[in-house]
Amino acid sequence: MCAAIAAFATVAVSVAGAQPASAEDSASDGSVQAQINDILARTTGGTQINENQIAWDDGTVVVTVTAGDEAAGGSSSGAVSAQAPDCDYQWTCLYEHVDFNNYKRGLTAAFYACDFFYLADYGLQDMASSWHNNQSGGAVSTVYDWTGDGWVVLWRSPPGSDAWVGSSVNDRADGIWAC
Ligand SMILES: [Ca+2]
Repeated sequence: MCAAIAAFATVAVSVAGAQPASAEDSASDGSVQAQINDILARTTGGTQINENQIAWDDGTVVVTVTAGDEAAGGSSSGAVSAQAPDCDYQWTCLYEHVDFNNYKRGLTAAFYACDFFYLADYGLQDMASSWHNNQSGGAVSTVYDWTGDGWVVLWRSPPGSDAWVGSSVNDRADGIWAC
């Protein structure tokens, strides 16, 4: 528990320090808070910890809400800006969109504890499109779909990342064994 709380604190600080401009944009853009309110209304036990993040379970699950960055997707050069995988060390992450949430918009769910998580509990059911497993020790995350009467493995995430899970499993994930 102590380790989990320490990691939680580290995440909050690193995010606040790494993306001050994004946080400011979020503060002036009501859509981020609207999405946070929506997730909080659909889930239980979460606490908003800053302008664009919600934490659960003593900070071992963190969802980040980003509403988009026109500069990232609408540059005059026309270049598409893929985001780099950015899951913190020892965490495993699922992203709502391809390229680790291209254009800096969408939800990111980060998991620290070695446990099974129902994605509906964190507002990310049937949404995952890319992932980054930055855990240590070779821990593999396994992502599942609930079929109505059982769990089916959609994919396994070894240490590393995948910018696109593929059309056959996209937007189907309902659960994750983090390690
Ligand atoms: Ca599903």
